[in-house]
Amino acid sequence: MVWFRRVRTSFLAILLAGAPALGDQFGPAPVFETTLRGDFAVGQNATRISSGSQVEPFAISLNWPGTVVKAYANWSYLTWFPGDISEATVVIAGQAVVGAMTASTLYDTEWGYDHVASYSADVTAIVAAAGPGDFVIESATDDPNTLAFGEGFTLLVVYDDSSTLRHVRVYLGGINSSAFSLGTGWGYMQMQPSFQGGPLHFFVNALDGQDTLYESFYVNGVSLGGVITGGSGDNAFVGSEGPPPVAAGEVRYDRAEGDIAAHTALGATQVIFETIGPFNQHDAIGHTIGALAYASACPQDVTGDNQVNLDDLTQILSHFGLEDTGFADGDIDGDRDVDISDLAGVLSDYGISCP
Ligand SMILES: [Ca+2]
Ligand SMILES: [Ca+2]
Ligand SMILES: [Ca+2]
Ligand SMILES: [Ca+2]
Repeated sequence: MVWFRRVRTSFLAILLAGAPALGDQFGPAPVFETTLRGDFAVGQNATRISSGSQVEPFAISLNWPGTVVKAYANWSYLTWFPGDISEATVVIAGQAVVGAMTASTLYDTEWGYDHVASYSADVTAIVAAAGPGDFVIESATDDPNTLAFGEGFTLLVVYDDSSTLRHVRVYLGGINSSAFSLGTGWGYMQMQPSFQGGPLHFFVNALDGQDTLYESFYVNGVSLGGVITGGSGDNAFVGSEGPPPVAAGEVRYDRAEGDIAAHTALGATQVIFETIGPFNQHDAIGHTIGALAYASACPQDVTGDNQVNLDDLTQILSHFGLEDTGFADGDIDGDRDVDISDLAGVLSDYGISCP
């Protein structure tokens, strides 16, 4: 469906519990974590007008199966005025949203500004009400008040579709690669419980990609450009997302997204990533939102403390009889109610410790 422009007069003031400290940091702790029978999905578009080709309003296509559990918006600017209310305010599906500044790096991606400022908002209510489809975005491109350059806009949804039981984690922050400045080091995504095999759904956005400049993207020390990015090994981010470029070398938006299980050790407690470019003809790239989803190895541990014990029993008993619910409430067998079959599941594994 197309969600038509419908600006409301009241702003949604957004506070992000657990948002990372501002600065040159990505993760490592998730801003949101859950265990559910589902996964996450991402929609994106570029926001650069100058040296890009975006126009407003623009649409982001975001689709998912099942029920919305959580949704975030994240958008970024190259700016001299990080935190400016004009940059922090955007319009999503007709509703004005004020984001919290979730990153302000000490360098930009080499366009003459001194910060990448990134803003995030919990948009669960907006996304759930609108349903899957196109979300119209306004007031998110190059900022007329601060003269900041827009970089990109991400919508991320965590959904429950009664499928595989997974740990889903969402991370915010800001890191840059640059051959001309100190850069900001690696990005980290903490995993607790640890990775115990199965597909590992990885996502991170990428700001400021151009097809005419070069860089490699490393995950856990392995170059995965062209494997989980839209570019190639030595040009991982080519501006794959956004309107078609009018001229060669225009800045657009990118992502790295795919299964990184083959590049992650069993028992790993974090994923590490960074973009690194050659000094000559390098492309400076930023990352401001990411997510992981991986199978739960302890399907009777409702509370996530890696033990099947009294806390899980208590959780089930306190929700006993609940209908149309999920794993976190105690629906272990995935039939969307909490009843005797879930209780039997916990009792069968009672007392075990998980990996
Ligand atoms: Ca660039
Ligand atoms: Ca590039
Ligand atoms: Ca437990
Ligand atoms: Ca059940």
